[in-house]
Amino acid sequence: MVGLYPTIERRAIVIAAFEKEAQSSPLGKKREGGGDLRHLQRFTAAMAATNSSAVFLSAVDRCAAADSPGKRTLLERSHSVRLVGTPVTRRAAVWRKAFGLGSNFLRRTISSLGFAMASAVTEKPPATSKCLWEDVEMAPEDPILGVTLAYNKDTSAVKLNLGVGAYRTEEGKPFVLESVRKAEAILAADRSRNKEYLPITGLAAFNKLSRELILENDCPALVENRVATIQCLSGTGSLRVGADFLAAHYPNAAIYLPDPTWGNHKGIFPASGLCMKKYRYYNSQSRGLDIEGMIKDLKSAPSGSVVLLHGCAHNPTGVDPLPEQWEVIRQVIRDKGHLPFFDCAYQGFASGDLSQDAAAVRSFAGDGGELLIAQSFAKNMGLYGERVGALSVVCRSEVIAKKLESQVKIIIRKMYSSPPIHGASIVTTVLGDKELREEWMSELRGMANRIIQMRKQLYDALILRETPGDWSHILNQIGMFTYSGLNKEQVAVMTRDYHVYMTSNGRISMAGLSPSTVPHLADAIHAAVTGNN
Ligand code: PLA
Repeated sequence: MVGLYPTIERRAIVIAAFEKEAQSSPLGKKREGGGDLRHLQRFTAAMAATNSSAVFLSAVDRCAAADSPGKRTLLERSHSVRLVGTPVTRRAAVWRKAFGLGSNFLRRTISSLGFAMASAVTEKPPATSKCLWEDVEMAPEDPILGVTLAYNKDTSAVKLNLGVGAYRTEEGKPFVLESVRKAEAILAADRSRNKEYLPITGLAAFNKLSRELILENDCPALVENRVATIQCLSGTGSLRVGADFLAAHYPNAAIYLPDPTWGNHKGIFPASGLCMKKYRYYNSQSRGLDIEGMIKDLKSAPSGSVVLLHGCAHNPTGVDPLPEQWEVIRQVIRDKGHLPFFDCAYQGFASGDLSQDAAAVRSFAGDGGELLIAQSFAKNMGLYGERVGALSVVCRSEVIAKKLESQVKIIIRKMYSSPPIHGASIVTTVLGDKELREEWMSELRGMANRIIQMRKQLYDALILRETPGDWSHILNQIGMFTYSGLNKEQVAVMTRDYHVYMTSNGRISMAGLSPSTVPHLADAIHAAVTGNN
């Protein structure tokens, strides 16, 4: 009971409801101008002085409960009505029915009100009271972000977090890029900057630099001004805004996701109301691309379907189509009139080269057709928690791009109004300054190269241990992750005995590995595979 109507507003509702009920009761009416109304006024004043409407209600209950066993039953009913959160007017109606809200009732209420007010501080909700959310179930942790939570709880000195895709220093510490630190210093020193709201679509300079990064400067779509770019909350936010846009303006198409794909894709698109389907992508036998299966599935999907594509460094498999395979995929998608939606979370992370990692997206943008692009600066600029990203929609004309932008603004205004300013300012400063941009590109190459080196070192360490199996996929896969082929049970052994944390699908974040931790990981894999633990 306590806590259900605790606010002043609620109290006002209670008083108003009682005034109304009392006045409409036959007894109240009959004695209008007489004792009952004066009681009512006193009672209202007393009520206004209490700081808990729950106290008031319990006073009424106690008073009514004393009346007769039959009324007590009714009272219990009114309790259950109350406990599921029924508005107080309904409760009052139950009382009126039970008691007629006559003068005796009101008098008793007033006298017990004093007592109830005195016991207000000590009053506890009845033991039988049911919480509003009692039946809500505990949700499982996120399969990726939950790994970090488990890692944080582990007190072992050798623990290793290879779950979430986040680049760490050789010492396993979070890494802030030097170019980013410099950009932040520039921003902090600039007294002309302020914290006013950004426009709904974000920082215009950021949007321009973002689309120029993923597309080529001389790309016809850019030259012809037919790309609508909107700053969003990192890659996830860009995907979600894009999905909401499609749900509103491309409503009947299903979205086809690669099998497997980044787990959160399966949350984002249905949350926007899109129907989700999958296309074959990974061949677990060959540990490579199932290009035939993929092409077949894209061909048999209804024309006009949305096709989600990982721009590069496919997560979780690390398997990307070769350039000539991309060309076949592009042709099928265009022939079928499908709409490509590129998720570009790792530009620069796959090869260390921004252009090479954008080649697939650029080939689609260059053919004149429509596409959507979700960009993230979480990984390539190390701005994970700053939540910087962009949604770009490549359209057929500038006029249409403008119209789309106006519609996306409506979606965003209702969702989070406008994006945050800090991360986008960092990206704008880094990309907009020749020297900082070059420094960033060299840092990005450094990160990508270390990941590639880690692949080689892990491979060599497993060969050295003569760990059973073919581990060449560790060398061949691309980007942040190795899709190891280790199963759930093996991963559980690695976590239990070696404090190695990774997602249960066997995905290893190579960005969390360093030369000093490779032997430990290799030992863990060896033990899990051979059963020597
Ligand atoms: N798209 C793909 C394919 C991703 O792998 C990720 C991040 C995102 C989008 C979204 O990233 P952002 O919102 O932070 O920009 N995937 C991570 C983190 C790195 C995560 O799951 O949130 C991963 O460990 O898979």
